[in-house]
Amino acid sequence: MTQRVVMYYPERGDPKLGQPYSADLMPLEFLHILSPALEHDFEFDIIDSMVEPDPMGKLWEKLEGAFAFASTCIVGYQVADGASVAEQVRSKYPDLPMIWGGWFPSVAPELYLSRDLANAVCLGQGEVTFTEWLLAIRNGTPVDEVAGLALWRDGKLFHTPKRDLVALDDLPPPAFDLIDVEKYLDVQESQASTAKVRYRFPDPPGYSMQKPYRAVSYFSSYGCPEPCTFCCSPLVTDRRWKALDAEVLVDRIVELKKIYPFDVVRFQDANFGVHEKRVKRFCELLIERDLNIHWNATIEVETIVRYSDETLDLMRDSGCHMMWVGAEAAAAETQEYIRKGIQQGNVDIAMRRMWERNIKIGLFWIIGYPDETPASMRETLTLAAEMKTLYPTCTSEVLLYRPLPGTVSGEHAERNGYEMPLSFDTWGGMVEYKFENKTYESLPDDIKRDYHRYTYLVPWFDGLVKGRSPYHRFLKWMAGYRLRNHRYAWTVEFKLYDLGKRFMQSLGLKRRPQLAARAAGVAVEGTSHNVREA
Ligand code: B12
Ligand code: SF4
Repeated sequence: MTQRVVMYYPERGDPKLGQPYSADLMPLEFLHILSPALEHDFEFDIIDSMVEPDPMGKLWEKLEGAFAFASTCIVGYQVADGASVAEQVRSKYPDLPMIWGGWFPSVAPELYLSRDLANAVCLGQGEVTFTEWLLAIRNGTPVDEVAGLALWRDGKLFHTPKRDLVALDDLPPPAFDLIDVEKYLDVQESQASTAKVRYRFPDPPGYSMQKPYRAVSYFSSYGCPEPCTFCCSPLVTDRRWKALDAEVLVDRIVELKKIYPFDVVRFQDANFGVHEKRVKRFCELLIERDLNIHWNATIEVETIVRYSDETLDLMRDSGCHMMWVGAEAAAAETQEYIRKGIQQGNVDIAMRRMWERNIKIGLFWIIGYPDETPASMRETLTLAAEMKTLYPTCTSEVLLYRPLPGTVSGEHAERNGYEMPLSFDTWGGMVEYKFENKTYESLPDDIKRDYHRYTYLVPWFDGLVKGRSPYHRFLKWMAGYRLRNHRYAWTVEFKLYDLGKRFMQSLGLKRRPQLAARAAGVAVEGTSHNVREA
């Protein structure tokens, strides 16, 4: 008899905040892990809360007679939603085998196992581990012999043997036919056409709010060879990196496009650009096969600096319209601390090389690393603003450091008195560094102020705040002036605007931003302060 596994994909953002996430994020984790298991006669029901109108209703319906339950999450709201759903599942089906995997459970398996929300947690890469776990349960063989798992034995965490990374070329392609891709494309289209505030990321050439594109996400490599101390990847993947061969990748993209015509593919790899030869061949093949798509992916600053002009030209010619780059810190001593290895001046060089080819960069920075000096944080804010104003159609987003279990800098934070949260809800609320957490040194007040003003001014500078009045135009200009000159004090002109807006709201002449955003179905990625609604 075929056994059916129910897979729940938790909410990516808190629905109460009215921040639907952009629907080019497909439940890739599930599409990858279930693919090899299909060969063993298992069946799967994927319930993705982003596209299901009634995810809980569907969950209860599908759980009747199910063989197992599986879920995944990354730090942020998914943790809270996933755990709350798993608690309900556990109380209704106490004997149902439950497995968790993904980036958060991989670094905090004991949270799930000690509370009986999981019978097993898959650590890192999941395709083979998941299939073997399912087979072990079906065949009644010991789960303890399945490599790559965390289990709970005698009230303690128990690790089965470590699993070697499996080459992606040896795995079957993701099972896109198990989701209704059109549902995702519909959400994208409805969000793009009704949103007053558009996606904050630049559209590929030829697309706009009026002409939204259809995007799918894809995964072409697992892991990352870099040693960054704040990131969980070195811990989870042992700095190993396995990628699909360029020929296989392009063949798969061609096949996917035949089934679901799309305009843009977004690669969700941790570090797409590691291997220049692969990227070059990928671009050549895209051009040869005349696919006529746009693509975006992740890459490192030093990689861009190292790539030849020929490769970068090929990226442009093959439809690359944007790359995601973690610059993380401006100061040399902080770069040394995080071990990212970005040389002074190279962020600008990388930005310029891409800018000249009309490839946008989505740049990310972090401030607030353990023991980071205020001078270093200020340097980051300054360079972030410089990049934003020099390359205005690129993004330059500053995030606040958040300690993750098992990482080098997470342990440093713990030595400084930070306590890793023990509740799923606290992890779920962690889209931002917790200023109020007294056990961890807070950012200095002036840095907090400048950080908040930076994140407030950027959407003005980008023209994301709607309104055409001369005062709006003046504020847009002022935002540019302030960002260019790092003048964050006495933002009287913006205060006056906010006061006026609140006054109008009190008269009922303007909707509150949150409600307006929700009504408009705004798609927000990352944190809510990225977009502003006037
Ligand atoms: C796309 C992405 C996002 C998307 C949303 C992702 C989503 N879940 O909805 C956006 C852009 C919104 C996002 C935001 C953030 N992200 Co993010 N993101 C990614 C990214 C680039 C790809 C994830 C993905 O789709 N992978 C594709 C699948 C196929 O691979 P995978 O996840 O590795 O899955 C494999 C294994 O993990 C395992 N597995 C996964 N699930 C399961 C389940 C079971 C049952 C089993 C057995 C196995 C298993 O098997 C899979 C196949 O081998 C990852 C990096 C990466 N490459 O994974 C970071 C990553 C997941 N993000 C991360 C972070 C920190 C964030 C932010 C907190 C950043 C910030 N400061 O704002 C926010 C939080 C958002 C929130 N929750 O509120 C961290 C996760 C940290 C952690 N330990 O949880 C990562 C790992 C990046 C990093 N190296 O730091 N992110
Ligand atoms: S390059 Fe990115 S994914 Fe790789 S270890 Fe550093 S932060 Fe993590």
